[in-house]
This record gives sequence, structure tokens and C-alpha cells, in this order.
Amino acid sequence: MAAAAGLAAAELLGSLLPHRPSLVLGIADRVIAITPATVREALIGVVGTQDKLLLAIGIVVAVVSLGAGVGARSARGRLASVWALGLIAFACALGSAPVWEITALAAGAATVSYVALGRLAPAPVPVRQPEPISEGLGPISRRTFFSVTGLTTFAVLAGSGAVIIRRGAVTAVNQVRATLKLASSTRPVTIDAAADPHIAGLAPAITPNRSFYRIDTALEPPTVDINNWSLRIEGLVDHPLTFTYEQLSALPQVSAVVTLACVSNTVGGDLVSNAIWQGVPLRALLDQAGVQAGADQLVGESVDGFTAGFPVALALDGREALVAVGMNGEVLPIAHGFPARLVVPGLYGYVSATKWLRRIRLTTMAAESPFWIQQGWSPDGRVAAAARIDVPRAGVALKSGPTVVAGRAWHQHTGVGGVEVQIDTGPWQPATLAAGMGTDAWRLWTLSWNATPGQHRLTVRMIDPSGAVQSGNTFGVFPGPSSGWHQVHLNVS
Ligand SMILES: Nc1nc2c(c(=O)[nH]1)N[C@H]1C(S)=C(S)[C@@H](COP(=O)(O)O)O[C@H]1N2
Ligand SMILES: [Mo]
Repeated sequence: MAAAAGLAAAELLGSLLPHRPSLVLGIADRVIAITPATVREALIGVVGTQDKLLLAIGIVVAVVSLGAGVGARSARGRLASVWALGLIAFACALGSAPVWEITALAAGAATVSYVALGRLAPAPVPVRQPEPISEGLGPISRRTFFSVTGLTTFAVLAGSGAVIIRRGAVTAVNQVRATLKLASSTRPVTIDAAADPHIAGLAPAITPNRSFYRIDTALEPPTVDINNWSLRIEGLVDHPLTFTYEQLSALPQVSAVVTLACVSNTVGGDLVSNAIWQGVPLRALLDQAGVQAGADQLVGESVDGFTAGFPVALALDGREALVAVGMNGEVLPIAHGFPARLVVPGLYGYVSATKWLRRIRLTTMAAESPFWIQQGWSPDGRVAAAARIDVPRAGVALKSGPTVVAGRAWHQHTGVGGVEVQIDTGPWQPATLAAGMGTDAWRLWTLSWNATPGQHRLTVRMIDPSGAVQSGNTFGVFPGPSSGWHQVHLNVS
């Protein structure tokens, strides 16, 4: 209970400090960093995107268990153990927020735990008597009872207080977001109605913000106060630049339909979505800053220290890379990077799509390895061609007769030339492509199938505009994207 009280006190204190540091989340970051990438990916495969919540719960459980261990030690051992735990927490969380904040949290947690432990400790045993074996396990004294209930109440209240304060910060930022208006785009996009066949179970052409997949290392998205935020362009540039939110928003903005995919997406997986992004062309910012000849990597850094980097040449080869401030006509949602993020067509998110962007650093590949590259992922984050069958879904009872098969295909910045579907071991049949939304966006497709009773296997593959067939090699994610043709097994009655 003392350990829980200490941790809860640290969370409460953290939610009141400027960067809202959290000991639990800081430790979680460290655990993620030291877990071998293959193990981590396998675990994420099992627990999905709830991974971080489970990790946080696991850390709380671990701290409380360690506390139980400390409680069982002799009085002198306890003092040292509590401070040792505090030091370990400090070391783990170091780097997740300014040093003084982490120091305050770890010291606060250790002090509260130690004082609380004193309240719980059984009355000192007279020196010369042999220690009773049942120390602390005897009948519960009034003092212990009130200490336990008091500390439990404190831990619950402080923990809930921390959650409520953090939620309040989200509400406050959303209130600010609601007062902001997107500038009008100098190059708006219109989506052809024929881009969306409107088939039940098939993804819509444009993913609504609330259903857009979310992947990041933040257990809770950073809440950025735009009055204390700026975007800095620095490093190997002739003129380092700094923009406030107002200054950035005042620059000419364009719109682009760009599909974003996560490198961790499995064949047929859901970590891919498509939105109309609005923002300032990255190229315009880089031209103004003057990229120096030696720069070969562009690194985006977020307010919470995440980094993603890709070759500068890709930002200058004509693709519509954006510093996005809008998503589907709305001010960028908090979960997707408010106030600004990078969107680079043709690259996976882990090398390019920095959310809660604070710095754009021109550097070299040799000088800096961004976050996921340090974890062993491939620095080459160009997206691979992919296709998936959305309907019929595997395992759903199907009746024989005319059936619509439909799905999505994408190869951002290359475009989709065609989609082919194979029923069982039959010939590859060309699917009908819905209207396109540009080469940077996915393309929806449909195929009419006269389903016959029995077991069936549907396979899909994408054809590039050049006629190249999507690779049929099958492998899982890490250190690069997964590969293979998506298959669905169906039972038709
Ligand atoms: N600050 C920050 N930006 C980030 C990440 C992150 O962990 N932190 N994850 C990246 C990854 S791996 C992906 S796939 C995309 C996902 O963007 P989304 O959550 O808007 O879909 O964001 C990228 N940008
Ligand atoms: Mo990702």
C-alpha cells in the first residue's frame, strides 16, 4: 500500500507539473526501449493496440509487488530499499521529461512510500527478544487497519485525481481547437463520388477522423498549448526558422489525399487509413530555410521526444509532403498530432509522420538514428504495394449466389494500376477499380462473384501502374513491412 501511495502521489504531482511527466509512463518507455524488437512485435501482435495500457497496469502491479518485498524486510533494509527503488524509477524515467521534474517525481514517490511504510510497520520488536516468525502477520492492529484504509483511499484519490487533471488538459486543448479555424486551402481537393462504392463492410474512401488508426509511443497524447508551442527548422540549414502556430497557419496551405500506413500492419491488417490532409508544403519551408548540401536526412521531433527521419531527397522530389494542421476539414485532432504533424506520401509513419511536431532537423543519416531505427527497424521506410479484402469477412456465414467481393489496395506515391482476385485455384480475375483519388491514396475495388456452396479461398493482389505484380513472398513484420497476398477463407451454404 505504501508503494501504491507513493506512485499515486508521483502521478498526481506529475499531472500538475509543466510537462505532465509520469513515472509510470517514463518507466513504460524504458521497458519498451529495452525489450528486443522481435519480442515486442510478437507481444503487440497478441495484445494489439491496448499494449501500452496493459504495460502501464503491469508496471503498477510490479511496483506494488516490489513494495510488498520491501515491506517484508527489516527496518534498516527498508529505508535503503525504498530509496533504491526511487533511484531505479528515476533512472528509467530519465529522458521522458526534464531532469528536475523526474527527480521531483522519484523523490516524491520514495518519500511518500517511506513515510507510509512507517505507518504500516508493526511496532518495533524489543532488541534482545528473538524475532517472531509471524512478524506483521499477526492479528491486525487498529493502527494497521486505519493506515491501510487511509493509504488505500489516498492511493485511489491521488490516482483518480491525476487522471482527472490529465483529462482536463485534453478538454482544455479541445476547447482551444474549437476556436481555431482552418485557413482556406489554396489547392482544395474534391473527391469523385465514384471513388466510394458504398458497400456494407467496405472501408469508406475517406476514413473519418474518429476511426482513423492510431499508433504512437504515447500512452496519452501530448496536450499542446499553442501559446507555448513553436515549430523550429534547424540543423544543416542556411537560415534556422521558428514559427508560432499563428505564423505557420498564415502561410499558404494546400490539401492532399494521402493514405497513411503503419509498418507494423500485417497482411490484411487494419493499421492503414486515408484522409484529406491540409497544411503547409514541407518543400516551401525547406526552401525558405535553405537546406545545405551536406544534409541527407530530415528528422521530425515531437514535443515528447519521439523522432522519425527519412532521406531529404524524398522531401524535395516533388511528392506532396506536408506539415499538416488539418485533417478531413477539421483542425488536426489531438490524437493525430495537434497542433502540427508531418505527412509524407509513400513512407510508413515510423520514418516520417511525426505527430505533435516541434522540430524539423536537417542532419545526416550517419549523425542521427531516429526512434524506431534505434529499436532495430529498417531505415528504409518506403511503403510496399498492398491489397486487402474487406468483404466478405472470414468466418461470416455466407449464402450461395451473387456476392460482392470488395476491398482496398494501396501503393502510395506509385499508385494502383489494377487489382486481381483469385477464387480458390481459379484464374486471376481483374477487379473493378473505384475512381482514383491520386497516386498517394488507396483505391477501393469490387468484384462480382457467384458464390457456390462449399469452402472457398479468396486471394487478392495488386498490380502497379507499370504492370508489376505485388510480391507474393510471405513474411511478417520487422525489421520492415509484412509481405504477402491477403487471403480470406469462406464457408458458403
Ligand atoms: N510523436 C509521434 N509521432 C508518431 C508516432 C509516435 O509514436 N510519436 N508514431 C508514428 C507511427 S509508427 C505511425 S504509423 C503514425 C501513425 O499516425 P496516426 O496515429 O495519426 O495514424 O504516426 C507516426 N508519428
Ligand atoms: Mo507505425
